[in-house]
Amino acid sequence: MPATPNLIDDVYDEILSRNPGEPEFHQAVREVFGSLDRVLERNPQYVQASILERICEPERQIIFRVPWVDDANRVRINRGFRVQFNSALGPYKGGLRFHPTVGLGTVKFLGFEQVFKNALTGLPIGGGKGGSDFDPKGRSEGEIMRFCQSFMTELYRHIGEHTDVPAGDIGVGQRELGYMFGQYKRITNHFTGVLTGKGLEYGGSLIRTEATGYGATYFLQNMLQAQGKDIAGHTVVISGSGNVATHAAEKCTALGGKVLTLSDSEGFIYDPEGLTQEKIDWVKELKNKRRGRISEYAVAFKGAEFHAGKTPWGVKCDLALPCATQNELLGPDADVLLANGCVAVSEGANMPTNLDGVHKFKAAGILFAPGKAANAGGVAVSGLEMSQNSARISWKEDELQRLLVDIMKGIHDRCVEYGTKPGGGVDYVKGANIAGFKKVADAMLAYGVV
Ligand code: NDP
Ligand code: 2IT
Repeated sequence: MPATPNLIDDVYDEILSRNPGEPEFHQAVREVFGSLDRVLERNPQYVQASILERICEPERQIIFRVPWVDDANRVRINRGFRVQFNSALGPYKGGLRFHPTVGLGTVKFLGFEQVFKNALTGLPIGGGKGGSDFDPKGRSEGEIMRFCQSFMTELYRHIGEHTDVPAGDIGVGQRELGYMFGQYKRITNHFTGVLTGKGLEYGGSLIRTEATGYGATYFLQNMLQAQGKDIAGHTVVISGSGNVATHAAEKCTALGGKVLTLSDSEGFIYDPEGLTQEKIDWVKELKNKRRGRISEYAVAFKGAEFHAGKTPWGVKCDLALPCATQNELLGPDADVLLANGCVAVSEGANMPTNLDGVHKFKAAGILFAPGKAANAGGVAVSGLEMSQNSARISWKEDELQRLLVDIMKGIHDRCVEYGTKPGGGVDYVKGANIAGFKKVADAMLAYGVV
């Protein structure tokens, strides 16, 4: 048996050569592998059973054509994906992303992260991810509906309440899920919990919409409280202005934080007065109903500024929540945040900080919560939506709120258990990776070679 450090390097090299041209997938694997040397040393059974090699190979990868007709009667073609990564803990579970940058490598990185994230929730859900390179921006309602229907006309045969349960992600919210659920139901004649994040009228769960942003804020609060600090009275910089960002802003504001920024792919807004619930509601309406751009905020609210083509990391803050997309916070951004006195970062997005940035935050010893722990609240409430759908009941809001708080606390505590450093302090990246990996690896061992 080769020495463990060599094994990790060898497996990583093998992954690079087996999965060429997928840098985001390589990055996600490298981040997890960076935490596993001692685990493999102490658990030779994982090495014996080639768990590392197996866990990086998706169980199934589906790629399909999505034809649809635009408003000018032109036939358009997009590519659809569903990567069913790991079902050791339960049915594949994870969102669908509609964005022009989506390719197999993106979906694989997201699916890989999802496997460990879902394990951390403590719920019986495996990991998967899907999506399309379809760009919803500027598309009419009719075009969105026809695209979603065509996408589901192929996807339906690969998913099911006991097999694979997709949900939303970038570019896929309640509107798109409604069109997809309607098409699934029509084709199969089954009303089941095959998608989560549904509308409340047809099987959705209360607080699913809010859960990711709220959860990332609870995680931030848990980390701060473990050091005797709090969100109240502190300045917060948030990127993104979609589902995760607006609900993180809402919860931070409710807990007494002063949220200074939001952003989209065109730039960021800086509001020195801080966001209020009224302003956040305005942003939600801008994004969900009017499908507008965040630059309009600076026109609507006096004193606010729009900075075109820039990310918000240069704004001085105590706390930061990257909530837009992968690799949006780079090494130099981390340097600026640290120089400005930022003490904690909680990742609402998936892998928003690149490896250089993560390294800088860890080296500086600030509180840093990786996405697979911090943004797990969304998929956790999705898991609760599946339970409610199976039982054909709907739980009350206060019960779901309590469960979300409990689940985020549980994830925090698991990170502390596996990530506490010998000299004190917690490496949340290591804690999340080890806790998630061990749970999936032990289930895989129990199944034998499958
Ligand atoms: P939305 O589609 O609601 O919002 C996405 C936001 O991110 C928009 O403001 C968008 O701006 C911005 N954005 C997207 N791509 C880029 C880019 N390449 N550069 C700069 N800004 C960009 O998505 P969500 O809020 O649902 O998702 C945000 C992040 O959170 C993603 O990483 C997602 O994977 C993750 N996540 C989401 C969960 C959920 O429950 N929804 C659960 C867990 C994680 P623009 O409009 O200009 O594109
Ligand atoms: O990245 C994620 O965790 C999500 N997009 C949510 C997945 C889900 O199944 O709710």
